[in-house]
Amino acid sequence: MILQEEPIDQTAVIQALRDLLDKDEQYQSGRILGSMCTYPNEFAQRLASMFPEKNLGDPGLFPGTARLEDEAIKMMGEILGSGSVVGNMTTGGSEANIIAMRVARNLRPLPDPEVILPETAHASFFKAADFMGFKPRILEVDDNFMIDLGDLESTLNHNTIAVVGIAGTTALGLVDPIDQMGKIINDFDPGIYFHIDAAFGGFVLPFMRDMGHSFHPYDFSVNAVKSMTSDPHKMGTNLIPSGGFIMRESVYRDGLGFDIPYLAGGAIKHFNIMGTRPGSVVVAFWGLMKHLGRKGFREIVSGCWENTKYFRERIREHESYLNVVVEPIINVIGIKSETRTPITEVDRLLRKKGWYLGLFKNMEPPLIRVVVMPHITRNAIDAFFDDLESILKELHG
Ligand code: 0PR
Repeated sequence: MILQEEPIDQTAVIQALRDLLDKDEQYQSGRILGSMCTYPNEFAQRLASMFPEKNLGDPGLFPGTARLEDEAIKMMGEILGSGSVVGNMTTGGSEANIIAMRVARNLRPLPDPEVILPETAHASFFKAADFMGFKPRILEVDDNFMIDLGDLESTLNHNTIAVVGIAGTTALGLVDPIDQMGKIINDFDPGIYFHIDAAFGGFVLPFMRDMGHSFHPYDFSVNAVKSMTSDPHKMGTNLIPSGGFIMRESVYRDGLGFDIPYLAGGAIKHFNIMGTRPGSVVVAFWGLMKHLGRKGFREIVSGCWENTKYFRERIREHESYLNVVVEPIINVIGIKSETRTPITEVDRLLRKKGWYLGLFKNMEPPLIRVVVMPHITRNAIDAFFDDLESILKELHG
């Protein structure tokens, strides 16, 4: 039995937890190279623990928290090209993407709905297809991981309810040609729902643009774009769980929300999949955004970008064995094998030495992914390359 009869004092429980959690990897070790999450900002942690009871499932009881949620969404909208937005904080990018697909389906209830997705789209869209029964129509990507706009044109049809574009792909951090996709969609039918998944890029691309980098327009500045996903618990450095579903205000229609008439705080409409959901992390995120300002986020991104360039340069030292899959445009680096040794083997040996990267073995080419998050320091990168060098020696002599 795991639960005993008698209480155990708190100090002993904490000690037991420390022992058990000792098995977990720590972001602070710098060895988690393949995660899109990081050690949450400490001010945000403090704020979340100050307001633990807030429940946005019943916002009528917590109108102050509900207002902060609204403002957090609007601040994210401003970063993404429009303050005239509505939406909800979510448990992450998956929930935000699923909500987007539900909105698209309800705006255009067709008997045989189809959603057009780049093949680089995140798994959450396939979950949505499974839940809602729409047919995913996949756009293949070329050697540069770009979709063919002609394919988009020929795939659009009268069953299309939505098209998805990605601003910061999961494996390589790339940006789809969202402005050109928007034009093609508008020419075919401006009523088609165009959703942009910027779960990762939403807190990177805007600040890299401030730093002078240029990208395809990827946000609400493209008028065909109806909604976006952008996640505070990734590069926003907020606590898990926090994602964002952000929709252009003009897309909102009565009847899109799900009626919950009996709540203690009064009848409201739900957009989220969750009922009861944490307000603490929303309060924390509002506070974190105000505290950091645009400048604070830019500094986070700028630090990650410096380390990304350093990491990329160090790969050059091993060019005869490994190379980048494409030149990184944000802090995501895909690495492929240049020899007959499969990259999965390099990954296996790295894991044995305690380095955790993302492994995309079904991609062409198969790759390992590094996400240069704020917890990855120069020292950690140097230690990684020391170990990589010995692994490559072991493999190639
Ligand atoms: N959209 C994109 C483009 C994503 O990359 C992700 C997650 C999502 C949506 C879904 O976000 P949630 O996981 O918040 O629902 N991408 C990360 C990845 O696949 C998720 C992750 C995070 C994986 C931390 C591992 C990890 O340690 O890498």
